[in-house]
Amino acid sequence: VSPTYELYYWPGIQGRGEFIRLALEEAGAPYVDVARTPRGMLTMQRLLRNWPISGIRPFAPPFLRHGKLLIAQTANVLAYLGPRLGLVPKNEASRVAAVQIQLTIADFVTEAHDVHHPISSGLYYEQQKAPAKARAASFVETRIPKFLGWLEHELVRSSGDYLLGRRLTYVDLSVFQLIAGLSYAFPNAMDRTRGDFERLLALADRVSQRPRIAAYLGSTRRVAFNEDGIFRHYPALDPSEKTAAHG
Ligand SMILES: N[C@@H](CCC(=O)N[C@@H](CS)C(=O)NCC(=O)O)C(=O)O
Repeated sequence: VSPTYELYYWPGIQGRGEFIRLALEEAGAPYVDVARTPRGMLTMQRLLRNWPISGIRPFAPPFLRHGKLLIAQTANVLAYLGPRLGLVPKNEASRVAAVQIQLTIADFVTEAHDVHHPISSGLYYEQQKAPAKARAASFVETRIPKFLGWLEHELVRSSGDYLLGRRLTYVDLSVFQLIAGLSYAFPNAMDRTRGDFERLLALADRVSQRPRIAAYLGSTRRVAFNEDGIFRHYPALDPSEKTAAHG
């Protein structure tokens, strides 16, 4: 029997940890969200500073500990978990395709974060509101359509209802999370482009109704979206009318 998975991530937000939580939840895998347990934050901070076992110290959460292995980088963690949780086909072509999609989602997530932190991650949003507004306009106008358009196109080309064919994989769970996050942060912008991403939105909907995911979303294990996370709702960044990306 494999040991329990230990997930390490900031306890107050969905953030990048959520892509991993969703995979563990869908699989019904035994896991501990360590930083959300008593004294768990201390353990995580200590491990980030000085990992006591051999291996590469993580640069940043999320990371996973499984037996003797310590694995960081969201897409890398999912590539490790995928085959173990039955969330990716066994063949190599599917596995590398899943990694490719997940890394592209990671790029998109970084851009979604940079909307509210366009100048520096080391400053508060309140210290970079004007550039954030310009960044938000261009994110909504050009980046959401480009990234979601690419995913929609790959979904249309798929031989089944999921990105990699007839079975759900971890990238489909991540698509759900992307759509949920964008809909929370940019409800007006998402409403305006709904028609362009019909298949993707339908996929996100199907994922949300899977029994284990639905149970998870209704539980206290699911942290609510908030303005400390990656997908933040600031009304100033999501005007009801389309604005010019520059000017
Ligand atoms: N590419 C990494 C990014 C990890 C990352 O940026 N983690 C954030 C939290 S979501 C963090 O704690 N960053 C600290 C820092 O950048 O200084 C991944 O996908 O896991």
